[in-house]
Amino acid sequence: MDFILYEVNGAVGTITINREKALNALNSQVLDELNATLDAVDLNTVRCLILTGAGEKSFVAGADIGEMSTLTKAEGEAFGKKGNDVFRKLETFPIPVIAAVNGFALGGGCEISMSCDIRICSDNAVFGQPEVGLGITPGFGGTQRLARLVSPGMAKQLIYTARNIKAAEAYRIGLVNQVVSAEVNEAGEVVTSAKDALMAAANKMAAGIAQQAPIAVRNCKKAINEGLQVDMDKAIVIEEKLFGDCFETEDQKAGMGNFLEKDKEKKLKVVPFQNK
Ligand code: DAK
Repeated sequence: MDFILYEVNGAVGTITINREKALNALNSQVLDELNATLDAVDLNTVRCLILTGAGEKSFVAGADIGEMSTLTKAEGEAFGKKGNDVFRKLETFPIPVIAAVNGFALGGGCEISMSCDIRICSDNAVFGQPEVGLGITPGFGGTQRLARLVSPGMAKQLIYTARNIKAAEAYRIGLVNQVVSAEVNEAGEVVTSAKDALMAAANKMAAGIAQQAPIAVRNCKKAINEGLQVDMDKAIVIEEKLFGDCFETEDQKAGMGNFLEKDKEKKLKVVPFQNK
């Protein structure tokens, strides 16, 4: 792999898009490598993923404009499909994916963060969909996911004006769950950089998810994602089925057993994920 780093620490896997010189812009090779990395994640041991960009400045500054500029219609369609397939794989990945947004998240960068379950960002993060300024529409799901995540009106304003927004505004409109700042000491010196503080926060959140019952967490992701696509009557049936699916699993027996046994720590006994 030239452009993707993958590291596993306990039950948390971290994928880093590692093309810092081009601000981690997504070219075909990055998309292929990301796809292969996701396919290789060991779902028996990894319970949460973090997706981030290399360096302090940029998460992903969009699709690679240099590569895109010379595409024919057919090549553009193939590139779009490659991106959409990977983004959808992230969105429907069996375990949760946290985007740790460390700087620019523009165009395809904002879109890939929106394919993740949760976004947390450093306070230097910048989000935007600048595509209309380049003569194209957002092509990796931006028109759809942004409208669902914030509101149709806010999504239309950001997309039509191609205006970038800073971390605080992204938090205010609900695009990100948390904004993380560098830690400074009393003398005003930075003791933990914004990137390190961001990764610590992402790892803490991921570890918190990873210690929950894995089958239940997977089923929650599925229920939320699939339920949002249908009307409430159908959505409730999806939830019912996934709720029922948790019963008779080791997770459910251990989780409820802990409560009934008055286990003071109320910690879920760690059971290996059961492939079903
Ligand atoms: N693509 C390629 N290279 C990029 C890049 C990008 N998106 N963004 C930055 N770089 C490269 C720069 O060219 C520069 O390379 P060198 O000149 O050093 O070789 C290096 O990264 C550093 O960038 P700057 O020198 O520009 O750094 P600054 O700090 O001055 O500015 C910036 C940072 C993020 C404001 C600026 O680089 C910028 O505006 N970048 C472009 C951001 C952007 O417009 N992103 C959206 C791209 S459009 C499709 C599906 C999806 C898409 C399209 C089609 N289909 C379905 C077909 C998606 C489209 C997009 O994402």
